[in-house]
Amino acid sequence: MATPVPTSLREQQHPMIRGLADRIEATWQQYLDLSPYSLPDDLGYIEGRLEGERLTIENQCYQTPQFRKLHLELARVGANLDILHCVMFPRPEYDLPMFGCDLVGGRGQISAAIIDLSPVTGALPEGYSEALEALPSQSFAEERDLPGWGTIFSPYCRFIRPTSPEEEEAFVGLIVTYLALHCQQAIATPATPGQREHILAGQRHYCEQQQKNDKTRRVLEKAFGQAWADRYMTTVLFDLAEA
Ligand code: 18B
Repeated sequence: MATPVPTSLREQQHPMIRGLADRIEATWQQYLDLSPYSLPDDLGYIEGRLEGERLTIENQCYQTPQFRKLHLELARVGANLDILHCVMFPRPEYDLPMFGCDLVGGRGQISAAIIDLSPVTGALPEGYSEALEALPSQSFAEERDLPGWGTIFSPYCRFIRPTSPEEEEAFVGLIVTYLALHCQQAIATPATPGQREHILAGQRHYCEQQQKNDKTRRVLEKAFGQAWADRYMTTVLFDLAEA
């Protein structure tokens, strides 16, 4: 693989984050044909400190025939904020939704766990909605409300604060179910090069909405400053394929 990633950060993180990171990688390897993907200017491993808080980021990226970029990011702020961020960017020749998930927590407690398969060209393809409808319904004690910019998310988006190790495990299971479904659908979906511009416009809208997440921006600005945070959000977290 492209850049060997130090596993030190992962080993220190909240067990839900560690467990999910391992399962995302295993699922990618199970279904997809992974090749290396290089980040701009070696943004693989980053450390920053501005206002006293140290931010450490470890990025792991791949590409596949269907995906321009698979991005798994682990981050730690100081001693008490752990983050897992994962987005899969389809190539614009494939009319596939965006897989996105985020776990945010600290001091032994995950405060935000979110998973979605977000459509970019209208509704989710039928193969997705049928499989998601057929899932056994799962309830969690603390459902959270989506922010105003969250209009990009599908009806199947789940956003919770897990209240026990059992709920943490159940939510990781749900994320892996969404991920396995996505991988299976993606490798069975034919390319539609005629829709390229339409798909790109949809992905652009998805990224623009995600870039409005002030909570993410604030964490990055505190450690690296405004200009760096903006560049990171637009070139690493939510970048666009070249038109
Ligand atoms: N995000 N998250 O990825 N974010 O990246 N995240 C937070 O308990 C980071 C995604 C999402 O209520 C919080 O409130 C940092 C993807 C939503 O206003 C913090 C990075 C999705 C919320 C961070 C990162 C996504 C949220 C507050 C880069 C969805 C709630 C935690 C490593 C697919 C927003 C809390 C709200 C929250 C930080 C969603 C601190 C730095 C892919 C909806």
